[in-house]
Amino acid sequence: MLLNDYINRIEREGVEMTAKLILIGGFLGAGKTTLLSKMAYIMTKNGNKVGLITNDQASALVDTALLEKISANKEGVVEVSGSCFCCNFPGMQKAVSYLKDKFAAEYIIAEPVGSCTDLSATIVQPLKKYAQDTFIAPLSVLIDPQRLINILDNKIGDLHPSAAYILEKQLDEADNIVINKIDLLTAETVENLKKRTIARWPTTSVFAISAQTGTGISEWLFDVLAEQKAGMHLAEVDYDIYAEGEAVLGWLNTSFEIKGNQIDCEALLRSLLSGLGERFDGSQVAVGHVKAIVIAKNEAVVGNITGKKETLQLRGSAVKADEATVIVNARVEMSPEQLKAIVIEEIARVCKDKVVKETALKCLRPGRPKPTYRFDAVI
Ligand SMILES: Nc1nc2c(ncn2[C@@H]2O[C@H](COP(=O)(O)OP(=O)(O)OP(=O)(O)O)[C@@H](O)[C@H]2O)c(=O)[nH]1
Ligand SMILES: [Mg+2]
Repeated sequence: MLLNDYINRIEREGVEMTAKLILIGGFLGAGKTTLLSKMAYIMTKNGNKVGLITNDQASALVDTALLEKISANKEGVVEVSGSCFCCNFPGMQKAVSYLKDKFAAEYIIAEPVGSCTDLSATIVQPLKKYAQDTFIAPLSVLIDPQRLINILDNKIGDLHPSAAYILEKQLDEADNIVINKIDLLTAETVENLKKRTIARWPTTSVFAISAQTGTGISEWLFDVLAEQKAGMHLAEVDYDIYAEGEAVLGWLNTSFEIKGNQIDCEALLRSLLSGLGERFDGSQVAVGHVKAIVIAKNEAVVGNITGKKETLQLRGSAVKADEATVIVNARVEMSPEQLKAIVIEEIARVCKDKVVKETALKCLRPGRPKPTYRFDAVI
């Protein structure tokens, strides 16, 4: 059944249509923004008003720019930046209130920072207490299949042990574990992975989807919108390990304007991201997620690296233009200073004398998480 058939069915069956908040967690690069885009596209086409919330430690977000491009209405995309949702719960509440009351969103879909965990205790329980006029959907946690296999095999893969700890805690606290990117797997592997996941987390619902192709989204979403219980699991989180897992990543956001003669936006993006991938692989550092977007003539092309250079994926409309905006967000296991030096060198190499204005540049190491609220029991 198609997603809009499910939504129509929910409406027919009379599920109350107050604003519904769907929180989609999951580690860096799991596919959260891809899923938000897909859902927003399908739901908007179905006539529903959809609000989207992005979140980051700093502003100038590729995710916000991408979602604004995809959304029918830019006003429906709100960025909570400067801190994660859990450490800035009032900021998140404000975004939800704006989308519900001013934008009149029927569905609000929020993407927390990929390196955050303990969301059931610090976001879902507080929302249940302080946002009683909003339907809070179960907490869904997206997971990349290879990272899931690593966790099930008790391996950390290319992650720092403390970063792998965060990923595991995200799964422990999920109401729904959503295995993403199944377009890359055989049906047999998907079934096997689902079975192993259910065996490890027997009280958690497990779904398998492809945010990119749309497979499985309807089944998951119908369950999410029909289920009345959210935040039913609290993970035991050691904040020292959690803080270390976040702090091993250097974090960089930059945006700048370029000018030239018929710049090939796709070629420029490919060259920039391949160059960055090569530099990180050469330094043998783990990439959490490196993403960049080039916007020109009202079109956008976006690229992501979620591991080694070979993971590079580009999507969007390629245009040639004399002017463009470029945004780069990098989360890589190295110091912010080293990360900044590499990114600036690569931008200089690829863009040469084309950069006319830098509009943002921030690099940081995420600080210790200090949630606004932390509930120690399910309410
Ligand atoms: N093959 C495949 N790739 C996917 C799918 N979903 C996402 N991706 C790719 O995974 C990469 C990361 O996707 P994003 O949606 O940006 O991931 P994210 O979880 O939002 O990442 P952060 O915002 O950094 O936490 C991109 O290259 C996507 O194209 C999928 O269903 N199948
Ligand atoms: Mg994202």
